[in-house]
Amino acid sequence: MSDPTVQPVPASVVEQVDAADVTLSNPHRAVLALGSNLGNRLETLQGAIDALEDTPGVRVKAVSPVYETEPWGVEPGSQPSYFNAVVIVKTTLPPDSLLERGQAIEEAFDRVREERWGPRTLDVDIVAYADVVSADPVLTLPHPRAHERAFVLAPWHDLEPEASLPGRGPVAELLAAIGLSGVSARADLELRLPD
Ligand code: PH2
Ligand code: MG
Ligand code: MG
Repeated sequence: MSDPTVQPVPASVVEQVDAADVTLSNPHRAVLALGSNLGNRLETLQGAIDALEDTPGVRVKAVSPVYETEPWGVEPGSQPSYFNAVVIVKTTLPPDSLLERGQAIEEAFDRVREERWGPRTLDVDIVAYADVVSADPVLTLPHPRAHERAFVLAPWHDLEPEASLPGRGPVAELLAAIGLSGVSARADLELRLPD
């Protein structure tokens, strides 16, 4: 389904590197966004982090604070609030394998795909993979909506205040542009780095 609100990545930067072309002998850094708005949200996010760490070729390097966030893209009040977090991983998996692994973890947490932006037990999105910029519709990199989502930018900014979203600019500036409306840090909750 096309989304008229999505701004295409400028043509000058798309397909500099095709996601599928990245073959790795040394680890690359990836930024993953986790979200849950069904079931035990905190337990599910922690389970996803642990499952990522259990993946051959993936090490979880940093875990953000937990944010409670209003569902984005749907009628207000029509869905439970989300818990969102961002994790930084180092991985030897290429982007498409990391995506597959994220989807397998979603399924392990009973993710059911019905409507777009429907409520879900777990969403694992690749926000950015190294500095890859790719318009591949199966895995668009960076994530095509990350730059306009405070529930991604706020926890990422907590982890890496100096980070930039490839092709979009500094996370701090992107976050300042959209503000923190609809997202609040849950300082009473914590996700752990796997042992
Ligand atoms: N994910 C969506 C759609 N809307 N809203 C919030 N607050 N958090 C999410 O993770 C989220 C969303 C589709 O992946
Ligand atoms: Mg998502
Ligand atoms: Mg997703």
